[in-house]
Amino acid sequence: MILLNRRDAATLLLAQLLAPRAEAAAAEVVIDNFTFTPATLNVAAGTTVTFRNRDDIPHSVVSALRPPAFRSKVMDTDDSFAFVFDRPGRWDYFCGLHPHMQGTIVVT
Ligand SMILES: [Cu+2]
Repeated sequence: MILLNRRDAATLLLAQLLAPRAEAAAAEVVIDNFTFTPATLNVAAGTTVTFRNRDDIPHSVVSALRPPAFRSKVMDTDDSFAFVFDRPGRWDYFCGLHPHMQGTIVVT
C-alpha cells in the first residue's frame, strides 16, 4: 500500500489537472501536390503541429522569420516534422525547396 503525504497528494492532483490539456494540443499540416493543407492553421499556444509529407517528392518547412523560428530537414515521402508553437502570433512558413509553397500557423 502506498501512502501519500499531503504535499505529494497536492502535486499529484496538480499533475492530473494539467496533463490532459497538454496532451490534447496537437494538430497536423499535410503536404501534398505542392500544397500545405490547411494553408492557414489556427491553434492555441502550446500546440504541437506536425507537418507530414504525403507528396511523392521531397519538401521542407522553413519559418519565414530571419533567423528562422523553425526549420525542418528535407522530408521524403511520409517523413514528418513537429514543432511546438508556444508563442502567440502569426507564423508564416514556406518550403525550402519550392519557396512558392507557403503556409501560416496562427497561434492564439
Ligand atoms: Cu517543396
